[in-house]
Amino acid sequence: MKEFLKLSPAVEKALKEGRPVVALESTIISHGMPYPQNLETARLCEAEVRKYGAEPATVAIIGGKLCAGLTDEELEYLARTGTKVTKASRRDLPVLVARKADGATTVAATMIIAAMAGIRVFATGGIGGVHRGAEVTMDISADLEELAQTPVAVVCAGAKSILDLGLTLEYLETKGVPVIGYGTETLPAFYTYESDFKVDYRMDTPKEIADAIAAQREMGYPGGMLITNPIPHEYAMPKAVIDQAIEQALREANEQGIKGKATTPFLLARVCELTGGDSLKSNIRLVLNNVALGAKIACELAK
Ligand code: PSU
Ligand code: MN
Repeated sequence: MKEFLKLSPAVEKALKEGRPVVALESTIISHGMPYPQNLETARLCEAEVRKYGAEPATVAIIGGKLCAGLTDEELEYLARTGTKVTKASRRDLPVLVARKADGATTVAATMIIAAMAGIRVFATGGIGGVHRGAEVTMDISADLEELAQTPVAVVCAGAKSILDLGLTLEYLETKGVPVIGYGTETLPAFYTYESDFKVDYRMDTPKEIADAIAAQREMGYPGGMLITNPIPHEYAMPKAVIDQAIEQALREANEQGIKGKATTPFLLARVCELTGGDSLKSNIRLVLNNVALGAKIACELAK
């Protein structure tokens, strides 16, 4: 395992010294946002983690190495290359490693690499879930299976309604993944701060969350945790506006026969275009908000 894994010197040092480290993903850079906002956001996320005295570990596959902690040149390469970089989830890792190729890691792949490195907290924007119409398409993100088996806590802004929120929660319940609401009883819906669905537990402090993560680790059974953090109210989108854009993007995806791993990037890009870039602004703010919470949790865990 060691020969595949490549930690940046800063990440390696922080882990050795037991200091807080927060993993960040790279599909959000290459497939989740357009250039140059993707690069700016990736840099801001790293800076945000450092503000709290934690070390950022952006994860990607570069030349077949599973990297935790990237150089600024590597961030820029992923941001500029965009969707031409392979979107790498669990199934892609063996092939990319064997081919010494590059990949931008999804939530699932980032969790795998974070766990290998010994990183326990990971912050991002949104996770994949059960897609609308999954009872026919069977489109269920590998992110959910990863949460069931890999010991990393993922901070996100809930699930966006390109997914079926109710079915996503049912799936997580079946798989035994605790869904925590940070300061909220209801599942945040990414661009909006609430939904009609309840989280399993509301927690109001990073310490409470860190204690739950520590308990899960000490018991030693597999699986992660999902921490959902509502978008700050001032950056949320009007529900009617975002719902309409999502409906239209879903219709177009259906008409154009978009399938498999292309679905989520297509929907994100269309929603961004249809809202005249407003959804991207919300997306950037909520990611930074999640990264700050991830850093606070990692700091509590390291105490
Ligand atoms: N949701 C977002 N932005 C993203 C993604 C999801 O708001 O960038 C990315 C994440 O990397 C996530 C992946 O792990 O999409 C899920 O893809 P799929 O639905 O194909 O599993
Ligand atoms: Mn899918």
